[in-house]
Amino acid sequence: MTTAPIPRFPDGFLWGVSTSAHQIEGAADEREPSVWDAFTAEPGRVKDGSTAAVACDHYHRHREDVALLAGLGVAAYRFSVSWPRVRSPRGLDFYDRLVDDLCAAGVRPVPTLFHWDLPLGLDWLRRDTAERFAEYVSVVAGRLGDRVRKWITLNEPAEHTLLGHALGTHAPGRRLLFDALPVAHHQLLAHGLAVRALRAAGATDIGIANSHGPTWAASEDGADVAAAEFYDVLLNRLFADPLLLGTYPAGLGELMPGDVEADLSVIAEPLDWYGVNYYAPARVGAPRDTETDFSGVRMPAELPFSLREIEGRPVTDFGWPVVPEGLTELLTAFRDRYGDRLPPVVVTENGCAYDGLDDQDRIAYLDGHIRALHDALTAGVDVRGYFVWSLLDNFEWAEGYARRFGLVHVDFTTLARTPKASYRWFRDVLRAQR
Ligand code: IFM
Repeated sequence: MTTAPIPRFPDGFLWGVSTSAHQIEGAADEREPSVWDAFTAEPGRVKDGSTAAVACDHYHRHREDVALLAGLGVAAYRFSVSWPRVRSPRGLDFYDRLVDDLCAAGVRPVPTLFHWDLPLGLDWLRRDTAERFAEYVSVVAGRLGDRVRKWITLNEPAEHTLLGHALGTHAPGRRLLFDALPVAHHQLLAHGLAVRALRAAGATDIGIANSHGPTWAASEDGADVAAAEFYDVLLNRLFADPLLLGTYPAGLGELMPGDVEADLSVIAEPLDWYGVNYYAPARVGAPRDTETDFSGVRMPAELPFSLREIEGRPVTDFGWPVVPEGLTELLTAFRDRYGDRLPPVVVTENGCAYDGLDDQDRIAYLDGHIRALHDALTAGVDVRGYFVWSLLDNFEWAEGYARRFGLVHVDFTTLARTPKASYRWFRDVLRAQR
């Protein structure tokens, strides 16, 4: 595929790729168990019946993966630190080696401290999980903080709350619907406590990775507009307002546990930057009285909204619509909503599930989204970085190994890595930006 060159991004713009521990590391017997190990052991939870016990075996092959990063020419690598691994005696040694190898390869390590693999036995419905998290963060920062400059506290607390605790399609598999709200609050509190712990350890470049997307009303009908506004509150404002404004959207603070005002002052610790994971917008309508299956997730009929297809767009293998301009819309809307309370933005995830080594669809997706990101820059949004999800095909949670997001193909029988056409394309994009 030939397209016009990608426009030039500012000097110092941070280009990278992302992964997460549970999705790539494997070596499950060399760490403590997580809620995801328990969940995947339950029949029927993961579509192909697979587990992440081996995954990409990155734990034993990380040198090969660091070489792939160096060959790609990214400036930064976003990975996650597995809390269950850090609880095992030699767990931190692994991240020590990984960070050393990244630094030696000239790739900046950007660890995420929680990407859904909660140690088994801990529970986000409990407030003290936030305190345990801050203790763990202090331990990690004490060990890696001499080489790691840029930190991410949490990945997508919205999905972990919604899928894991409200709908039950992710670990720990609870279907609490709105009774899951304390899980959101305790993760936000954990984030705020982690920011304080990181700062106490000398860190100065701290962000969070939140998933966001524009929410479009299915029609101009008042019921559809109200449902879309409600969904916007749940997906976007429930997580961004407390962090950036120090308040919950109207009506939600009352539903949260504990001394919410005091907690909000912790949650709203100023951030150095704000990470946005963007995949697609949502088209939202008034509730329907049947359950619907939306991109593999069953949406219960009792929810006050329903998700609809976005017609006339190509879709990825996951069924997600490809809407690059949604990224521009999202970022400009965030700038307009939060004004100077919004710190510089980094796109911490963007990518798509497609099969095949000659993955022209992925190239088209990334090309469109990088241009859309440039449009946001041109419109005045202070964007400082862009990370592709993901370096490797990996364990895609409840979808198992059936959804391939990698720039690098992984054969899950031999564990051989093979760069795809998109890897070479992204390498060339990065070369042209130098
Ligand atoms: O694989 C996930 C990742 O763990 C979190 N963000 C979305 C990705 C694709 O579903």
